[in-house]
Amino acid sequence: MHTGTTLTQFIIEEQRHIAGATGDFTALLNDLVTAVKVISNAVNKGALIGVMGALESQNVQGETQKKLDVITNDIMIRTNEWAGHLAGMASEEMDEVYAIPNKYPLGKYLLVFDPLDGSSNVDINISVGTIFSILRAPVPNRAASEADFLQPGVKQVCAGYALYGSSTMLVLTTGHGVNGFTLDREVGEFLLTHPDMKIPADTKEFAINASNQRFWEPPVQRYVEECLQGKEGPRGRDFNMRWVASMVAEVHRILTRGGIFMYPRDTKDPSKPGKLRLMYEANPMSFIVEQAGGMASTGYERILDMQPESLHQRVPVILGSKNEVEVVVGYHRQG
Ligand code: P6P
Repeated sequence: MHTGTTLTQFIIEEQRHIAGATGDFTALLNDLVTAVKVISNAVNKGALIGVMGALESQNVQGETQKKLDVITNDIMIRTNEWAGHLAGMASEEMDEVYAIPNKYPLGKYLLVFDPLDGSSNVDINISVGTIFSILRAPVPNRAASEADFLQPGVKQVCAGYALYGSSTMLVLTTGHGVNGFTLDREVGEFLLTHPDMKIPADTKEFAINASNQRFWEPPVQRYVEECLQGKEGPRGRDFNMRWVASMVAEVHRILTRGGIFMYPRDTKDPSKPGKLRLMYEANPMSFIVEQAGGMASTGYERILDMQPESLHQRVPVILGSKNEVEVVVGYHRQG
């Protein structure tokens, strides 16, 4: 019986595209896949193993941490720190760069991640995910500093997400398109189920947290208002709206059927240029979206071109179906 293409086989075949590949990257990805399987198991067991609910602690974002935020962060660290592929790690859940313990060798990659994106949904059993980004260490085999991580998104070697939904999926790109894999729990392997994912250039579905409407900038106000006017309005067609409050679920829907996702700059907290974080949410998702034929912008510039200034920097995010994102970017240009 044909088992289908496993993620392991796919990664090894991908490695053949990479000149001078030594197998290091392949081994790193395999460790990441192991972490995702362990996280999937913890998320799916949920209340059965007492991992629901919040802690007293807050993360660097000032957000209350869920038990699973800390548990999944620890899983990512423990599964990836030992093998000698990394010069350091960074996470939404850790203020500083994570230094690889001295007992382990250092490597040539940097791993940045949000271990459980959308975790506010975990207690209500709505899909959550893990987002990860892999960069090259500027100086291989040397402990990485924060400055080593501050590379524009175009420098990413790989970006991906795991979606812990009705099925557990892993979607990733290494710069040669986007491919989706579904976890077969009986076999314990991810199998290729969504080869060469592409985002339709047009859409009638937008995603935004409409409760922030009064804080949006004028171009976003205009865009959403025109969507709401439907076929009687300037867009000449009706739109649908979705908001899951889990970026991984929103991006996966857009990869599957198109759409536009917006978490724009707003005046709710003028000190924050947006809610989403550049290094471990916006950049990896923008790499994936662009590789699938979509577009990702702050409204004013391409997200992947941004020079990061700090590890937990926030940015406005407008991404998805290319022609729709271009409408919003056009409104920003008009002011
Ligand atoms: P809000 C989850 O906390 C997250 O970082 C993204 O996954 C999601 O798109 C957004 O924030 C939800 O924000 O303000 O709607 O709760």
